[in-house]
Amino acid sequence: MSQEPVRDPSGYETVRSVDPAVADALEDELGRQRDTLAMIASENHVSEAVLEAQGSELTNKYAEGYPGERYYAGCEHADTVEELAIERAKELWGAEHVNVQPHSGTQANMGVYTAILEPGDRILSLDLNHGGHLSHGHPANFTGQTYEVEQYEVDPETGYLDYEGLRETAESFNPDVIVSGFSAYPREVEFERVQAAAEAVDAYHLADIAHITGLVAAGVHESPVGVADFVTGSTHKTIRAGRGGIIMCDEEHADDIDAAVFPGAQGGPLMHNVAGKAVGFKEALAPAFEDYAEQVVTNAQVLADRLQERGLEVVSGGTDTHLVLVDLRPSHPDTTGKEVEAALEEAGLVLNANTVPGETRSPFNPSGIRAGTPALTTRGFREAEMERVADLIADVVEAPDDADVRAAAAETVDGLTDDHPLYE
Ligand code: DSN
Repeated sequence: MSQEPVRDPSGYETVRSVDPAVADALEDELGRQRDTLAMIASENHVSEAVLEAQGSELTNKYAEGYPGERYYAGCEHADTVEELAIERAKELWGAEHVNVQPHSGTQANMGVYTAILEPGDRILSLDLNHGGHLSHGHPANFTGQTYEVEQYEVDPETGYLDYEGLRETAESFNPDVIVSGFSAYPREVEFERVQAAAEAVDAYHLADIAHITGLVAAGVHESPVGVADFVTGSTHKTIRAGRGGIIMCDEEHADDIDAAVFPGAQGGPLMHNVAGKAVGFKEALAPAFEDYAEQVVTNAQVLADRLQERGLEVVSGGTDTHLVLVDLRPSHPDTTGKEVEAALEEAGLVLNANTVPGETRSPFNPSGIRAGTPALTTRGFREAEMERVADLIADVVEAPDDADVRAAAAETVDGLTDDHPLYE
């Protein structure tokens, strides 16, 4: 019988030596991120430190339970990492209790629903076409299949949330939870007004700040922490802490939330991702993060202003956040979001087609585009670069079928990416 070890312990092999096909794809993805402008509002570029933590040996460790109370041995370093992530999150957002184990923003929402709802209970949330999220009750999602769902909307005239309509719907629907916090809403959310509506009907209030975690942490967006009963978020968007989710609440709900996440909704936590969260949260506690978050919003405002100067309709007339939503119908009634998304991608600008309030097309080929500034701001883009980017978008929207326009835009993108290198 061979005495050879099953695996050569002398060294860890590289992805390239083990799996050239995956190595090629990874290299290509790095090249794609370097050479294009990431403008999907929910994306960002994490630091190399966060990448290292997420690629660490903690991926090998099972750590069901919580620090000091695990179901398996060997969790002392997992405990250290999770405790650091929790303490830093508490400092960033000022929460009494934090659970850093949700695998994603949707899993964080699932944790809260599991803690407070029974199947058949009622959720009141924003319509997906108006900026809501799948995990807030869409029929294709477990939420829409498990709970009874009613939706509120934005005011079709202003594009701002219709808080009065929300309150009236709450009074007639009598929900168990009202969900605020959105995926494609460009304006500051008035969490106190949602909370007042929730209190009026004796419902919980879940504020899902997945998109604006970084803006809230930096104080450039109102915070729902201490206002809403539960605050959920993802950790890879404006906060730049790598893939994952998070739940915050007051101490009174701590045990219910922890039990709902594990064992209620998840098994073993992804400890390598928790390590990424700890590192990203530390980075966000540095004063420079406030400058970053302020610049994210300034950049989005410059983008919105310039797109409007170029004749495009920006939903709500501008933005208070990291994203801009363009309704193509008034200026380009025959052009769809998907056509623009494809033409821009060819030019090296990567954003997404998006539904808009009062959508008249389908979610697969909607009437709008959504553009975000978190990743470009991480690359060092400021006002001047954002004006150029806005012009490129407007040029391509005006002539999505014109190869010369796309080629000219691609040349400008090359210059911008060369001037703002990524992961050198
Ligand atoms: N898919 C994300 C977004 O783009 O908003 C939310 O989960």
